Amino acid sequence: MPGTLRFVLGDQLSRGISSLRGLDPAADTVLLAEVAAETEYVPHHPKKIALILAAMRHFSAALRADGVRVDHVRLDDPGNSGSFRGELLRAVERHRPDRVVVTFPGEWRVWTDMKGWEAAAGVPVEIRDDDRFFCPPRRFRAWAAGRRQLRMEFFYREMRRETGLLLTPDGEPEGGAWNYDTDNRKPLPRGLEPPPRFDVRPDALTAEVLALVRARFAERFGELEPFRFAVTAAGAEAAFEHFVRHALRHFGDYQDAMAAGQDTLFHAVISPYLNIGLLDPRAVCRRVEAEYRAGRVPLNAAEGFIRQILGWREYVRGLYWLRMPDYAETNALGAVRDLPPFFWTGETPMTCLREVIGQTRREAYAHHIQRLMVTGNFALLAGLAPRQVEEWYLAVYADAFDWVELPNVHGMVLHADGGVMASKPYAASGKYIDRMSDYCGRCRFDVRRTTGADACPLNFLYWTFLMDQRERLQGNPRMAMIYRTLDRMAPATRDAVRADAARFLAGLGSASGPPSDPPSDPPSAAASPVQPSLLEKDA
Ligand code: FAD
Ligand code: DLZ
Ligand code: SF4
Repeated sequence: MPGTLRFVLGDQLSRGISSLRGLDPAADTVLLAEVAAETEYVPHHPKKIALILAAMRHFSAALRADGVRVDHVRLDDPGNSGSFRGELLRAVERHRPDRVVVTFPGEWRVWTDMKGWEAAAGVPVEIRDDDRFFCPPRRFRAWAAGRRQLRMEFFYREMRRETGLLLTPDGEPEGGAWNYDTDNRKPLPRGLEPPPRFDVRPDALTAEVLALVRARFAERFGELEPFRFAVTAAGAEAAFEHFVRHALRHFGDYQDAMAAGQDTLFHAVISPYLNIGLLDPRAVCRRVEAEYRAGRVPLNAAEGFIRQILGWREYVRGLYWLRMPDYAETNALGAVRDLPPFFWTGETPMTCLREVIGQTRREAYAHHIQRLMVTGNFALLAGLAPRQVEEWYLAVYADAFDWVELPNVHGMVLHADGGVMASKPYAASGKYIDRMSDYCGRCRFDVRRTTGADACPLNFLYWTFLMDQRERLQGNPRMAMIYRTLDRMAPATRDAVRADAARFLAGLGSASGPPSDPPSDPPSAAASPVQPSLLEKDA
C-alpha cells in the first residue's frame, strides 16, 4: 500500500516536527538526505557540517529504533544527486508514495525551490508550518502591520504577554520592568572563573561522520577537531542543563563581557541545538523561568536569557519572512569594500579580531558581543560589502542559517537595512572593547590613541565612519551627542584621523573567499589557555 513520504531537512531534527505528525509506521517512509548542495552553498565550517550530518544520522537511528522506516541518503552514497530536489525525485521513484509531507524550510533559497517540488515530483506535496517557534510568520506580519518602526522591545513585550513568561499573576512583568538590559553590561571581575565547558565525546556514528568531513572538507576554514558538540536531543538537553546549573546565574551580569582565551564565559552555547531542532525553545524558556521562580537565579539572568530567545530569536525570524527577498538586497550605507583576507586567516595584529576569528576557527562559535562588537563593528566601520560579510557569518558559525544570520548581520551589524532593525548603527571605538574585555592590554596598538602609527585602528575608523556617514546619521537624535563631540575635534585632528583611516584601509587587501589551503595556526592559539572541559559520553 503506498504511504506518505515524509521529508525531514537537516535543521528539522525534532521528533515533534510537523512533517512527522500522523506518521503511520506501517505505510510511511521518512526521508533524510545528505546532499552536496547544502554543504556547498557557502563554505561551511567543518564542525558545522559534522554537527548537522552526525545529528541527522543519530535522528535516523532513533527513528529506526522506534520501528519507523527511514530512507537515509548519505553524502557519499553512489547515485546521490547532490540536491534536495534530486533526492526527493529519486525517493519518489523508489517508494511511489501517494503524497509527500515536508515542513516549511528555514531559508528563502530552499523555500523558492520547495514551491516547485510538487510539479517536479508529480505527487501532491504538503508543506506544513514550522510550529517550533513561538511566533508564526503571519502573526509577526499582523504585529508589524501599520507600525512605523519594528522595534524588538515592543514585539518582545507582546510575546511575554502572549506566553505568560515572567509575568505576575495580574499580568505585569516580574520585578516591575520588562527589560533588565542595563544590568547586563558588567565587565568580568578578576577571580570569577567561568564554568568548564560541557563537552560530548564522539561515538562511533559521529566518528564516521568526522572521517567523511575530514576527507571531503579539509581545505575549509575551521578546525574539525576536537569535536565536542552534542548530536542528539538527549545530549543537547544535558548541555543545556549544564548551563542552567553552572552559568545561568551569571548570564545576566556578564552577557556582554569578553576575555582572551575564554570562548564561552557564561553563555549557553545552545544556538546550534535550537536551530537544528535538538532543543525546544519553549522548554528552554520554561526551564529558565522555573529556576527564577525557585529563587536559584536572579531576575536579570532569567529575563536576559528569555529575552534572547523569546524576543530576539523570534523577532529576527519574523523580520526575515516579512521582508525577504528584498531585505537582503539593500545597502543603505553604500558599503563596498572587499572582506580582508584576515577574516579567513586570523592573521592580524589587532588582538580583538585575532582572538575572535581564532576562536571562531577553532570552535565555530563566538558569543553575541564578539560577533556584534568585534568582527561586526570592524565590518561596519571599514565599510565591508554586506554580501561578503553575510557569507562569512553564514559559513563560519555552527548555528548559522539564513533566517537568523541575515537579519543579525545585514540589519543589526551593518545597518544595511537603513534602520529597519536597529534605530542606530552599533558603531563603537576601541574604548568599548577596552571596557568590556582584556584584549587591549595584549594588543600592539594603544587604545587610548586616536591618531598615529600606534593608534587603535578602531578609533580612527570610528571617527572617519561618523564623518563619512554624517548626512545619513546626524539627524538621528540618538547620535546627536557623538556628533557634537566630533564637531569639537580640532580640524587638524580630524584630518589626521582621516589620513590614518585611509592608509589603514588601503593596506587591508581583499579576499572574496576562504583560502584554498588549510590555514596556519591562529597566532593567539598558543597563548590562549584552553578552557577545562567535562567529557560526557554521547547521550
Ligand atoms: P546565549 O548568549 O547563551 O543566548 C541564548 C540564546 O538566545 C541563543 O542560543 C540564541 O538562540 C538566542 N539569541 C541570542 N541573541 C540572538 C539574536 N540576536 N538573534 C537570534 N537569536 C539570539 N544566532 C544564531 O543562532 N545563528 C546565527 O547565524 C547568528 N548570527 C549572528 C550574527 C551576528 C553578527 C550577531 C550579532 C548575532 C548572531 N546570532 C546568531 C545571535 C547570537 O550571537 C547567537 O545566537 C549566540 O551567540 C549563540 O550563542 P549561545 O547559544 O551561547 O547564546
Ligand atoms: C547546513 C546543512 C548542511 C551542511 N548539510 C545538509 C544536508 O546534507 N542535508 C540537509 O537536509 N540539510 C543540510 N543542512 C541544513 C540545510 O541547509 C537546511 O535544512 C536548509 O537550509 C533549510 O533551512
Ligand atoms: Fe582591538 Fe584596538 Fe583594543 Fe587592539 S587596542 S585589541 S585593535 S580595540
